[in-house]
Amino acid sequence: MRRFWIAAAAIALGLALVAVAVGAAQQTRTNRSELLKTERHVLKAHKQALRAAARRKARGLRVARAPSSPRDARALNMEVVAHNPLGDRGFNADVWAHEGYAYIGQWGFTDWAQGSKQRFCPSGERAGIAVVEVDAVDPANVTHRVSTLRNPPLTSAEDVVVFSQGARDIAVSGIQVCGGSRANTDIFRGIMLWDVTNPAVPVEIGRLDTGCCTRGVHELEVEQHTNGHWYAYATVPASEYAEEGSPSGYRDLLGRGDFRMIDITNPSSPVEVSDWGVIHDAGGPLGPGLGCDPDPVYGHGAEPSEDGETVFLAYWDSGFVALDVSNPSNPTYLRDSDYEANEDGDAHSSMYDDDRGLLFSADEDFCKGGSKETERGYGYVRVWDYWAGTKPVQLSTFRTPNSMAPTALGAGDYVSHNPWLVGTDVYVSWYSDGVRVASSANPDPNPATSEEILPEVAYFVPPASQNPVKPSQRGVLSQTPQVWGVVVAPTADAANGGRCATDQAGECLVYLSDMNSGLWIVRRTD
Ligand SMILES: [Ca+2]
Ligand SMILES: [Ca+2]
Ligand SMILES: [Ca+2]
Ligand SMILES: [Ca+2]
Repeated sequence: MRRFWIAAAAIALGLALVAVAVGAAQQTRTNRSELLKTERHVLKAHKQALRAAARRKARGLRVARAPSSPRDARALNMEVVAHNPLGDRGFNADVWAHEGYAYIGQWGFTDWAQGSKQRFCPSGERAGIAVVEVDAVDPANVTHRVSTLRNPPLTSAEDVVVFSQGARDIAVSGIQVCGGSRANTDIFRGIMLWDVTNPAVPVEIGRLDTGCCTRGVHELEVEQHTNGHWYAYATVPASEYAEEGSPSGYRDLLGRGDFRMIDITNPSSPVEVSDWGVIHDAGGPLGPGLGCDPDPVYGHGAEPSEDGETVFLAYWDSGFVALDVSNPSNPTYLRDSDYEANEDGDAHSSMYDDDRGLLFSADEDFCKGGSKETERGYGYVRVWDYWAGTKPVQLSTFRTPNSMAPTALGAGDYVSHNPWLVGTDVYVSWYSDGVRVASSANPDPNPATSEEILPEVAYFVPPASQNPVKPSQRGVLSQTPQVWGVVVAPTADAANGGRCATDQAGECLVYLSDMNSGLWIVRRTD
């Protein structure tokens, strides 16, 4: 465990850090040194599509669009309640729902291969977290945008959580550098908090700067700990990437790990109380680098247990790492999952079933091809018994047919992204495969019926849609569904204590965010 450095040390380092940051800013910035994994992936796919179009044009052929998914939505046991394109702003990221309002974040980056172009970083009126009111009685006719949570210029706000603290509603978002270099200390990165008790009039109330020279907070969840305090369980990916010229030797100038535990009990004054990383705290990676993207030091997401005392870190090829945070200022390693040698890994996110001690995990493996050494297909969902034996035991998996990368597969990313558990149903945002729902009512391994361990019980795939952002070179996403996030929330205010604890058809709505086409609200029909 690396404690947050004491104030005196931080102040002493201050001047040196500014000098280092300036020095780093003068270095050649590249997409490899600046961008996060998904950003590099979409940019590469975008350039391949542009090159293919240019080749066809040069040969006098019609510039064909990428083979696209069906234009109509497809669904099993789900129906559309409402769609809000959010003013065709594009670059939509994660979604949250709280007491009749949906909150939709936004992502973006700078393209350093094109002379540091900021064209993929939303700005001005298009930027920010969209707040949409959803009428509980007639959501189809009454979804309208009521406000925007504004993040600072040149930043993005991908992930957002809203929670009730007494009579107050608080929104928290992870802020990342978007329109410039991560070495530019003029650009804020960290977390921001707003009072959204009246969602139409959000008021910024607090910020925490996570410092140079990472991009900032990528993902977060919020939980009230048994000690009574509220914490953001946040991740700052690539903090422990080696970096020349940094006083710590790592991208984070203070040498902290990717996991950050932030006390937000007083939302006006958030405090980082501890951090944890595989290099500094586990003595090194918790597994080998695997597959197309071999990286065991990338801490991507953090999922707390309901009591806040345990956190599950999605740590790419190191697997899913459980930490004991019963003492929040001193996280201690409990155990971690391992991938098989022929798997790609890429642990991205998870959701914990407290009642059964099961972890539902998603791998964000964009590499569809296989090899002699590595299995074929995109990333998928796994269910782990976390406390059996000395190592978590993988009980079963859930894959969509497209994620197995059949040869006739069209354009798109058929990769699992974020899981959301409702009772025994696991909802998963799955990029071009929309939202998939699998039942884990019987997760026990049984080779004789392995196909039925996690049967798919519902899905919704929004229609393929073009990136609406102009000029057209911003069409960085292919014309396919691109579902980033999914949450399930009660239709009525505060019903079920604000959670959908079981699968109550008709009482819960499913909110999903499509990067291109905006917010979709659907409901189960079974
Ligand atoms: Ca989220
Ligand atoms: Ca990997
Ligand atoms: Ca491991
Ligand atoms: Ca793969």
